[in-house]
Amino acid sequence: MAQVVIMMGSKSDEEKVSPCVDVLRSLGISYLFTVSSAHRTPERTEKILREQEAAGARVFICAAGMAAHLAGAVAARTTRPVIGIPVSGGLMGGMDAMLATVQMPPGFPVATVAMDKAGARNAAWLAAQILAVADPALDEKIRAARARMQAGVEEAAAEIEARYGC
Ligand code: RP5
Repeated sequence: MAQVVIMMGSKSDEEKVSPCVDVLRSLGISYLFTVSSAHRTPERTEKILREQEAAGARVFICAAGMAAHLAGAVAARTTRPVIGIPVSGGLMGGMDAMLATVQMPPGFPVATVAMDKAGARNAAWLAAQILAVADPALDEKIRAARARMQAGVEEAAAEIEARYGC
């Protein structure tokens, strides 16, 4: 059973979206990572959504570029949280996909993160935090990961201060 389903609109999105998988793996969260397009394969998108929802998927993450309707199309058909990752490459360098993903009508939100790899990572962290509301062990893993990030900043600060002097 996948707790998190990640769909991207094209295989060409893979490099920008796969960091999402790295974060989910690091936290031990089960996932399905696949390709489906809101426009080119609408029936496939609907089938994945229905099957995964019935199997127990809790959060959907959708990544798309250009017209970027995938997250909205999924949000229209589920009450599970939907996170959207805008992918760059369209006419406006990704701002087109950002606006298409974020501007949903009231009642059908898509929690939109930054575009490409940074957004892909945060989509996974946000999905993890949603799951952690009902999973104390996962919440502890997230806190431990944050502690490691904080230690990394302290180490970097010590290194920079030592190298440049004060
Ligand atoms: C979107 O169109 C995809 O998400 C991708 O970002 C973009 C281009 O897709 P390809 O033409 O590379 O398949 O639907």
